[in-house]
Amino acid sequence: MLIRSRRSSDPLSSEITPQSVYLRRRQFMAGGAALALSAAMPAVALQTRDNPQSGAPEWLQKPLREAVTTAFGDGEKPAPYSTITQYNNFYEFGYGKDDPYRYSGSMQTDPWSVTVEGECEKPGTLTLEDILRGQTLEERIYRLRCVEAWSMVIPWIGFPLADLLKRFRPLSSAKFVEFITLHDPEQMRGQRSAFSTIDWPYHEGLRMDEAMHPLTILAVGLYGEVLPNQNGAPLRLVVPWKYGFKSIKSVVGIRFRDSMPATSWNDIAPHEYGFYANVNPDVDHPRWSQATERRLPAGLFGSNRIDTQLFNGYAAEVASLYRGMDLRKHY
Ligand SMILES: Nc1nc2c(c(=O)[nH]1)N[C@H]1C(S)=C(S)[C@@H](COP(=O)(O)O)O[C@H]1N2
Ligand SMILES: [Mo]
Repeated sequence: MLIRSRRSSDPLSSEITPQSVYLRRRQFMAGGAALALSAAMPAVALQTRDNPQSGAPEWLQKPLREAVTTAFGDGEKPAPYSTITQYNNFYEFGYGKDDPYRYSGSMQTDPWSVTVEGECEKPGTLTLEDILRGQTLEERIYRLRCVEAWSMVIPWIGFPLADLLKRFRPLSSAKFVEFITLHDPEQMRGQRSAFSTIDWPYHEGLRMDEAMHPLTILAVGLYGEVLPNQNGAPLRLVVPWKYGFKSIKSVVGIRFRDSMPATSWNDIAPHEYGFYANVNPDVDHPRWSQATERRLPAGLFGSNRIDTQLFNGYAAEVASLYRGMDLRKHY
């Protein structure tokens, strides 16, 4: 992060056109419990687009269409589709904020499989189709707070990570979960780059209780449609109370571990990026303040700077996970 961005001289690739998306009106359920589903209100009923899920493989269209809304979002307005899909961090495709949008379009995401191993009774490999069979998808409108001090509200479609992890029967020795992104330099130009500082493949990790927490999801969709490549298709982690770099994209591997895994940004700059990476306005990055953030898209007037909230506003749900821990030490 804050590696000097290298402007590309390549022309904007015209085949990477985001599907046209209408910001659909979303009725917020008044007084709904934060974790309660509203099965009575399928997300599709609120959609106004004519050609939903057009880019998705057929087997993914039905679960996307049947995704249910939830009460998450606190009434916040999601960022426009164009902001969410054209301002990204996905260093596999370059360091520029629009590099993922420009260069990820041809990444192959179907078929896709995820290999799960380590401290569990039933290690194995599942295709994404297997993973989603019988799995209810939910819309989760979450804030995403990047450690670089910008943020967005994003309407993901996904499911609890816990639902997937339980299928592999983790052992009591599983204290942490490690995640690995696809390593494919032929498809990912950033992995071929001589400027790269990341030790590919990108890897991340969570403590077991963080991984099993109901707020932690795997996303397969955005705005009711299939997840665009630049956002981590076809399957990416979303941990809304942590800095964005924990939310690893295009996951192909999951490993249950008895010890804390190494994580990509911690490997590069351990004093700047910790394993926990919980959003915290009181613990500054060594090179900048974390007290405020730039909420995207910025308005016409000014930079739209807002106060950063402890645990990104999810303290009621997750603060108990860290009871007794010194959050300055375990940043
Ligand atoms: N594999 C991989 N995952 C990644 C990254 C990355 O470079 N590679 N960037 C992270 C960072 S720093 C952020 S802020 C979020 C951005 O997610 P978005 O582009 O979907 O908003 O993805 C995270 N996941
Ligand atoms: Mo980030």
